[in-house]
Amino acid sequence: MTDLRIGIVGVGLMGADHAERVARHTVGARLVAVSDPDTARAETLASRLSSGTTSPVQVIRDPLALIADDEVDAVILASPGFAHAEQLFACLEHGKPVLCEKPLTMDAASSLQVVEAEHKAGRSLIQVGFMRRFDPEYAALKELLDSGELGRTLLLHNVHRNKSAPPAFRSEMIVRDSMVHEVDVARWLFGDEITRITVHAPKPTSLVGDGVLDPQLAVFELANGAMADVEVFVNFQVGYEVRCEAVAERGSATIGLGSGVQTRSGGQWGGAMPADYRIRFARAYDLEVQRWVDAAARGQNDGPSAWDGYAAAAVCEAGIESLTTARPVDVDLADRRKVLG
Ligand code: ISE
Repeated sequence: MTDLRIGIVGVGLMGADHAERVARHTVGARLVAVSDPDTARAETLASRLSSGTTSPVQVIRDPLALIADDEVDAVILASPGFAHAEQLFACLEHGKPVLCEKPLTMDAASSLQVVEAEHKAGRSLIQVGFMRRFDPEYAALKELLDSGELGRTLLLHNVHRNKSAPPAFRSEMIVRDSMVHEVDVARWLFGDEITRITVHAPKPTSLVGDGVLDPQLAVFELANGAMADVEVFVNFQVGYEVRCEAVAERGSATIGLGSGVQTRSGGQWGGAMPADYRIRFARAYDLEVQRWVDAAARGQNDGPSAWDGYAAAAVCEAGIESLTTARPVDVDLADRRKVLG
């Protein structure tokens, strides 16, 4: 078997992390090209990852040229969300498997166009970067809930805190780029669609200012009557913390209580908190990329689909509407699902 030749579009924080992963330890894959508007950044990364190897990593300035390149078999999109739609259409046009970082696109309408274009192309080529599905703790929670051991799952309580976010991280981005993970987690754990979302904006932290609504508190209602809540707080100051408690008929299960060694000393207990998601979810990202590569090599795709990306985009769009009114906003995907047959 020859290696799957991967091109990465966007080598900021997440793209550079994936580049390192593909170049250094993904089995059956080879990093062949990177693209970034900041050419110097792309060149520095490419030359670092080329050194000591026999296959240099090319820098291709134009992302659409990278996608079209015959030397590239599959693409990772780690560009900003606003660039995704055009780049996804290009991947579909060239028949290339693509792992697209969330959000799939910036709104429900363009996400649905992507789903329809993939449907027309007749092949499932798009996987969305909902990496939590690959995290061993989330996977174990899903397995436990699916086993029925605790009875039917009724509720999820989620906490999602980042140490800090860049000043440009506006209120809508907290929904579209951060809360979107809990949207996917709720749909995935319950195996059902979210039909209504309400987003509240409590007293905002004084450490950000400029009208940014942080933290946010949301409630998702699912078609089967179950509910999930989530606190998203992206300027928590302390570290990165993601927790999920599932409440079922005969018990509850919690994940994300602390990574690494927990100590008790000097009247205190606790342990280290990861600084960001690349550390907390390192294993999830490794498994996500490895599974994507393995499936793509078989001509398949078994991760979160374009439909999952569209459903999350539709819920987030409703969430952003709710954020300004604190009123529940309905989400209706049923008719669209029928269109796709
Ligand atoms: C970031 O883009 C991610 O995907 C992280 O998982 C999330 O925790 C963070 O809030 C987002 O900004």
